[in-house]
Amino acid sequence: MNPKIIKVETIIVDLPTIRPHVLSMATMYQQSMVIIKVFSDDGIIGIGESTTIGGLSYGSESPEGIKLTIDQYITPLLIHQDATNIHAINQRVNKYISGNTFAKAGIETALLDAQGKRLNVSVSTLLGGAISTKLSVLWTLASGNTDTDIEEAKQLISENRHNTFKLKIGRNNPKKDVNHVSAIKKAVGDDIKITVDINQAWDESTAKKWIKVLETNGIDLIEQPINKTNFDGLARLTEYFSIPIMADEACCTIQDAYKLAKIRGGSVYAVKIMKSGGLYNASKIAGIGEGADIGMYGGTMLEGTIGTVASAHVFSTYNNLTWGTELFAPLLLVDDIVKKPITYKDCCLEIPEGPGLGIEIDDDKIEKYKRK
Ligand code: MUC
Ligand code: MG
Repeated sequence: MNPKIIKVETIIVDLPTIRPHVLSMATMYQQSMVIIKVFSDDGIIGIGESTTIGGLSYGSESPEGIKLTIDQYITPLLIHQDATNIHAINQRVNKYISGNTFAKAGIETALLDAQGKRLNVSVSTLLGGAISTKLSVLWTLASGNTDTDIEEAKQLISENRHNTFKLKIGRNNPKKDVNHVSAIKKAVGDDIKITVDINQAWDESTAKKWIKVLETNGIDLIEQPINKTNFDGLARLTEYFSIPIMADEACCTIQDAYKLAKIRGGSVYAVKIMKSGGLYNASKIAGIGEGADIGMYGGTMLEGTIGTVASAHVFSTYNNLTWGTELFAPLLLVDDIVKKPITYKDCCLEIPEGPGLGIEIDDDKIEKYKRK
């Protein structure tokens, strides 16, 4: 008899950031993560995480809403189900609950972690095997101040911790933002890659005007310059510029990936397990990309270590991860809730070894940071 799910626990954990993280739609002073434990009657506990950015300013699920969705709606669908059949559980959850991809991603992560522990294999092995044991990781400069960003970049370059930086713009007028990018690019030099995330802040004609300047200044990649619903606009910008245009907020689900691929709305996709609703869907998006010759970029919803490692496991199975990853968020937080933090070295993240996700939760830290 296969093990059955007997209980699901959810805890909201608030961890402060090491500095304010300034995005076009929110400034973050802390990250709020929903930590999930799925218990089965064979004694195995799987851990997962559902996390968003800036309350409801980035996605349509908030930390409080995710907890409620899981406690009230998803958990009753899981109790007494076969813990080893994740596809069947996903089908059942999707039949009764539409949307809510963030909540679903954390649940699927916990089920995969548990199944890996049960079979004594890693999550990436469950997904078919990791192609690499480490993944390149960029750092996002988002202090809100050009000089501070330059100082931060120079320090991280000197430590060989990162050699690619993503700049978050869209909060100020485009001229000021583009000057900020140009100043940083000039200060770090030609060997350092710079990508720019506008987080939907521009309309199409503004994008056309200012991407031209960014392209001339040697920027390597432009991320989601226009509204997420403007698929055709993304296709026009992709066609117009030689600098690659990446779909982030536009490319959430496998259906988005397919529709965008048909019109070539973006030449790169930022995949995030929270947007896609889990690791299996994140793999399917890479498959669509592979068929359409679209490169993948391993995105983050600024998850803590659990969500970051879950993402790393699936991205490690991609053979079209052309643009590396941005799985840096554990380094943005002042503390960790796992016993052994993951290793970042030589501009890469080392994927933890061991069954399941390969990490162990620290319940004392959970107790310290959990929302009271
Ligand atoms: C986003 O839109 O890409 C990723 C890195 C970061 O600083 O914010 C996220 C969100
Ligand atoms: Mg983005």
